[in-house]
Amino acid sequence: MRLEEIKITMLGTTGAGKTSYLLGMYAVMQTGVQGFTLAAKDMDLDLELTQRWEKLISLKGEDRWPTPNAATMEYYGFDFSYGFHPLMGFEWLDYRGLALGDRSTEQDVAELVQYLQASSCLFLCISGEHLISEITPTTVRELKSDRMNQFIQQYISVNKNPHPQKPFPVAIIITKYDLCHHRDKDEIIADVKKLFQALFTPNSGWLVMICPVSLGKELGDAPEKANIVPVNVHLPVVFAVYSQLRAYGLKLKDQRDRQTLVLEATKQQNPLIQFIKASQLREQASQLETNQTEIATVEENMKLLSQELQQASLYFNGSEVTADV
Ligand SMILES: Nc1nc2c(ncn2[C@@H]2O[C@H](COP(=O)(O)OP(=O)(O)OP(=O)(O)O)[C@@H](O)[C@H]2O)c(=O)[nH]1
Ligand SMILES: [Mg+2]
Repeated sequence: MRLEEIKITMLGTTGAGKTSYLLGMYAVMQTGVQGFTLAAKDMDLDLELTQRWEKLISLKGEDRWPTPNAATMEYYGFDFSYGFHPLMGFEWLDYRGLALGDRSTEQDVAELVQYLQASSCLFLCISGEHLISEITPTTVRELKSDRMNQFIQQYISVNKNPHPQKPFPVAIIITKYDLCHHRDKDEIIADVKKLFQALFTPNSGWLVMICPVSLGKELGDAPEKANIVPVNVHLPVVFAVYSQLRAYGLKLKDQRDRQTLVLEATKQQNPLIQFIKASQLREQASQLETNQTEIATVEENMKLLSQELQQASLYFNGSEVTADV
């Protein structure tokens, strides 16, 4: 089984921690979770990401961090595998945070909108440094959440609307969670829901994950000497793959139901017609069997991934749900 290659857009203001997050995610997913691993499609990219990560963990203080992105759009190609069998490829866009601001050019915006429309998953990064206390209108300005909402609106207006049968996955990643972990988690979630209200409306078809991540619990208290120990960084990718599997599984089940109906209808016909259609019948039965096997594989993979997702908060059509198969 190999799922269709997808595009993921990652948005967040400058300094939100997007690139740092990407490096941490790659380091963790190279080793893997539950047998699932990630590898850069390109060996040079693998080397580059690994070197940047080495720098982040071996240095202390300001020098360890990546420099703010210079190019507006940076792309990374990855393969997500299970037991080294590629399951799904994706292209990841790290969109320069500065380009979300007032200084964005028309071309920056047009390119982003185009990429967004081709994307199957969205990662919205908001930094915990702006969630230290209850949100105010200033928070919205700092996080550029309204700008992100505008882009989601753009996606909706041109692309087909997500709906309950065809949900669109969005991961809201609270980066630098070490800076706000003193706050009650439910309060933070309530604030996040206020910032992105449209994603939590009933019957809207959004499948949303709210996920706190950090590159180290100690970073908040002692940034100069803290060790880098990533927390939760694998979850957004697991969520992206889980939601593609979920959609693919639904498609297969729909096909299975139609195949079953056709097969049943053929079996209802009189014996002579059945005799004439014998080879067709066999063909239909074998298709159904192949389909069943594939559904079982999808479900097995989903089960493993959903175990990981129990640690995050998931919402579908505005209500909290648990990741299931
Ligand atoms: N406390 C804490 N700080 C972090 C963490 N991750 C990143 N930072 C800080 O956030 C700064 C910005 O991180 P980047 O990854 O460069 O931010 P970015 O979103 O890629 O910014 P642009 O490239 O300008 O869009 C870093 O220089 C670190 O100081 C984290 O997990 N915890
Ligand atoms: Mg960056």
